[in-house]
Amino acid sequence: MRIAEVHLYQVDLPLEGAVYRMSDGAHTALDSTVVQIVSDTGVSGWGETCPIGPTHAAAHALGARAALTQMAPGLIGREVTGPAAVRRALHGLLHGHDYAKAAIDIAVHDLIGKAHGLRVCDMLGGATTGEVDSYWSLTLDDPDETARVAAEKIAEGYPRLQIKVGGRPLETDIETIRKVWEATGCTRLVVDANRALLTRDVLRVDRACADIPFAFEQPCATVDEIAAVRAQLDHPVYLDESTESLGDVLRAISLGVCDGFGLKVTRLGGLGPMATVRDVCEARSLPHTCDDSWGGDIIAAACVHIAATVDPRLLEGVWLAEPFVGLHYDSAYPVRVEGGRLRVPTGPGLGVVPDDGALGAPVASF
Ligand code: 0XW
Ligand code: MG
Repeated sequence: MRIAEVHLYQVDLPLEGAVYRMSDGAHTALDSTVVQIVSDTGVSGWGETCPIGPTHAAAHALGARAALTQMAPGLIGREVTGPAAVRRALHGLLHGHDYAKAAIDIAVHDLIGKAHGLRVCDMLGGATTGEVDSYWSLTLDDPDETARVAAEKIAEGYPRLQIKVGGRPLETDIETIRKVWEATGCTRLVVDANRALLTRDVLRVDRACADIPFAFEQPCATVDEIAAVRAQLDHPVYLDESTESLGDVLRAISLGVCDGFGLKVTRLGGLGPMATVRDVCEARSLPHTCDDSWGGDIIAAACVHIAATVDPRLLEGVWLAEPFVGLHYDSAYPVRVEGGRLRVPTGPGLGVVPDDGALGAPVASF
């Protein structure tokens, strides 16, 4: 099977009236890029990448489309022997830009799965479960409102809550953490600063909330800053933004700087690299999420498939943009959070096929 065509689509994913506010920016709409790879046997594989704005990570929507436009012509005519071979070929077409390569990696997994009647989770090692936990991310808001939403989400069935902090007075962050804890009693709490806290502030939050069981997620900008305060903290620490590659994950583990990870499939370069990180985490008994920064049904399916292959003891859940987005690409088999849980898609490949016309016309075709 060879690659005959590559099509790129641009999709606007508006938030249904909501604002997703983090320490590094507020979002009311996201710009997603979908890749369709068509084989010479007429099978289509779908991939997606959707950075959350241009400042959250070293990734942005225009950059994704530019990188994919650079690489796509080099894929035409290439035999699809397996995802790792395609990934190596991509490194020969463009240095870096793993978040864009991830869309092709996801599409190649989908293509091979659809061509052979295999689910992506089975290609990635085999699902251990038919359903995985999601978690709710409480965006920056007034402390009472955050606590109200937190209680609502626990009542809906979400087993885990992420509280956003940073970029505002520290007293408001501390008040928010305490109010969420008092309103829910949830013992699976994560406090995510998205890199915003100074080491001094992390120590203050740690002390002020000593009685509340939570893990910090990416409290400071860099691994070095986190390493500087790590030994003084009572709360566990997870890394998110600081893990841009398998190498970063290995370094963090060897430094002993964290107790787990918030992982994003596209930041690591796709499902192949994510599966390697999953195995490394398993070897060191480190828990982690299987998320992405944003995206529609294709990213959602990719996250759920890899999550289903993680040792359940180590899976911290799958965050999806789905509850914030009104739009589904696949009206027959949409990926939906229900009662805080996600069912693993059952169809071949990702188990998702965009409806005809759902993505509009391609913005580029090769
Ligand atoms: C909750 N997320 C996975 C979604 C947004 O991209 C932010 C992110 C995180 O944990 O930082
Ligand atoms: Mg995070």
